[in-house]
Amino acid sequence: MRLSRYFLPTLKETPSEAKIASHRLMLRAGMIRQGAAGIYSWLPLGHKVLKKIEQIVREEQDRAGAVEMLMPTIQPAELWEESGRYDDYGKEMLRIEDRHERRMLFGPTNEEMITDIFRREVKSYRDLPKNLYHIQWKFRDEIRPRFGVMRGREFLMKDNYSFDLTAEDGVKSYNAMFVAYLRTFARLGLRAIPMRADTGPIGGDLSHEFIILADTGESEVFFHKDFEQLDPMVDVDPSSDLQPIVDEWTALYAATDEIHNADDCDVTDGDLKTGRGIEVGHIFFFGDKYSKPLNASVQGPDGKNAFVQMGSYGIGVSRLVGGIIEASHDENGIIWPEAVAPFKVGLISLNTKKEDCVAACDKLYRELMDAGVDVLYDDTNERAGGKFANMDLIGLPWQIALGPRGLENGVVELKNRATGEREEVALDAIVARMT
Ligand code: P5A
Repeated sequence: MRLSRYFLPTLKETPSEAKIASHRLMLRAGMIRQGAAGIYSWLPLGHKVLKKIEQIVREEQDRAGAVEMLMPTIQPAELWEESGRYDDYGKEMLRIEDRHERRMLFGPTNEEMITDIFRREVKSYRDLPKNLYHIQWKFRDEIRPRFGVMRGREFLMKDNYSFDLTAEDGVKSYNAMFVAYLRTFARLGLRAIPMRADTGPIGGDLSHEFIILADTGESEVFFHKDFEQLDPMVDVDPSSDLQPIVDEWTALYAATDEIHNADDCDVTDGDLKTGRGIEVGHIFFFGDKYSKPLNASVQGPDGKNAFVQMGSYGIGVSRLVGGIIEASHDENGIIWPEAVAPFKVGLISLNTKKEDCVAACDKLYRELMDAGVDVLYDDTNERAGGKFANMDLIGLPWQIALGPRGLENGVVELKNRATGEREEVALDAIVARMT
């Protein structure tokens, strides 16, 4: 992509409304713009990162045997009356009336809707287990939308719903998601700790929040120091018995301040760490909390009908964009982990007045593109200093700079954004180096 054609409205000044690094950097790097409180447009650079995160989340869901679908954002009020949550949800739910005076709402979550779909189609235990997911926008009319996409009103969530005949099988589905979440966050370059947590308006009594550590996190968290030793990239067959892995991760103490109680916590002071964290995922097993009121039952092998046992599992896809930046930035800007970087390489043309230099940069750009390298080519007439600063701000993993002096010597300067290391690489070797 040529920067001259792209839409990247970066800001030099720090926007005063942004209180935390990720919000400031997302605005400055031209990733988002606010439409209304807690509602954002995703500009091209932000959109690219959002899609990359979404894809990693999707791959791990698919690997774990979940099946993708798509439910609408708008839901009828009646379903929520059936579950009893229409009133419970209070002002956080955005209620809408259509032209026929039908009561609708912008979905804050989809337990009711998926249970309705399920009850119409599935009648026998033979069709179980099922685990269905979608990646869809949600609306929660938060009292205090803040920190940019971290606590938005409109936000993108991956949510899935598992259906099993027995509670025992339900826990197996829960475990599969637990392990999928460990892998998902590890692939995103994050260290997420599963913590025992409050279940809030979703309900149930088995639940874990996946929390990444960051000073600007909204919750205070307490966890055993040995979490740092565990490897989250568990490479197992998702259909095997995952209980030992879950046991290993849940044997260590970790809890949010909502449920942490110093008296119950048996971790010695030296082993207990405390910090602030960002909740990037939350999983629940709630048995028949929704299937019972919505009458979603299946016939068991004994011929008797039983309410289906359900769980739900959420990942804050748009929140993760901010979360990753909180975990990975410096005073100059964002440092994208390669897995979610909007482009792998930024190519900087140092002198756009010299024809041979422009020709060499254009050629290198084409070669990188042909080799399948995702590259953002700064072909604009900005000063070199401004170009370097901009590249640092948007945080692409690699920067390649080519100017008249390099061209004379047949070299480019390659910079690693994360380490800051610079080296000269032969012009005819740089494409291979980037693939
Ligand atoms: C699980 C999936 C649920 O809604 N129902 C379907 C369950 N859980 S949750 O914890 O309430 O939300 C899941 C994840 O969504 C993110 N999230 C938010 N992100 C940005 N802005 C918000 N206002 C917001 N609220 C929730 C979090 O990452 C949360 O873990």
